Amino acid sequence: MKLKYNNEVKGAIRNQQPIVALESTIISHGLPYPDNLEVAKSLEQAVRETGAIPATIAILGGVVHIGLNNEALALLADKDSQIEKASRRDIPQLLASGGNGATTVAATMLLAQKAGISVFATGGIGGVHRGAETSFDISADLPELARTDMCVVCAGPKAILDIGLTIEVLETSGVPVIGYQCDEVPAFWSRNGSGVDVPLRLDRPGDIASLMHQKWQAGLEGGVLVVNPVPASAEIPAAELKTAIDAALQQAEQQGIRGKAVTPFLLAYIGTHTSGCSLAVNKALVLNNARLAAEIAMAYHRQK
Ligand code: PSU
Ligand code: MN
Repeated sequence: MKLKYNNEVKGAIRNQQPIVALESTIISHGLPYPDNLEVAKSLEQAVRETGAIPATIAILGGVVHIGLNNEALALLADKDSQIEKASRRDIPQLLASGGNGATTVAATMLLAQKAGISVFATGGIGGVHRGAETSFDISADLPELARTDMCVVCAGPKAILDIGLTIEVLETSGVPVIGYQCDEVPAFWSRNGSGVDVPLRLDRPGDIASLMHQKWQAGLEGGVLVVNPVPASAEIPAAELKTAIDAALQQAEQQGIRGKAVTPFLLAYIGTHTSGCSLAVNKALVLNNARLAAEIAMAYHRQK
């Protein structure tokens, strides 16, 4: 598979600088225009200011892009563009048809690994949906974490999911889940409320980098998941979100939303039914994750 690097990422590889991968589904399918474009640019800026180089990943015209210019970011953000949500399953047909795809956590992980990147920042990972015992709806992000060597920094599984079952599946797959300076798995928009203890707490980026080195040097393939609580100043307490989440799940059921449309539907519904509150939180948490991912990438790089 051909990978097309932008100049900034090419320079980072040449100069052996730490790189942080960023996904594009959050731009095309996770946030509304024009906030999505603003967030995409500020995430990249946050990575640079922390001392690493950002590589936003997408498939454009059937070519995998590692690092995007402003024109490409604008195309991904435009709601009139034809951009597919691309997970692992969707990559072959996008390459074959010359299509445009915004990559999910799963797809971004695997493409970033091919590009030699070890750290990736996102908002929230996909996971086990509530009612998965009948719908079988489990995000492809989880099996990807099981197989692809990548440190993924997120604010927890999205609160629309069954967070406890998501952590169980990660345990089955042998994925270390690290609470960064926290004892409870954060619930995306909220710092607490999941009721699930983190399997391991680490408080310093350097300690996370050491774990990554040990895991992969030991030949233990697969991801490392860091859960980083949204800053307290930005969070929405879980109790305040419950009504919007319950209503979103009920609407999705009534309207027969299925497959890859489920997550974008739920996020959009909650966005419009919390008077934009959830959007502000979403922005704050991804920025927070981009900064931590850059710190981890720098520490990992120093320990090489
Ligand atoms: N978290 C967000 N916004 C998003 C997503 C996650 O705050 O848009 C996206 C990610 O790209 C994630 C995907 O990989 O949703 C999961 O979708 P699914 O549940 O269909 O696997
Ligand atoms: Mn799904």
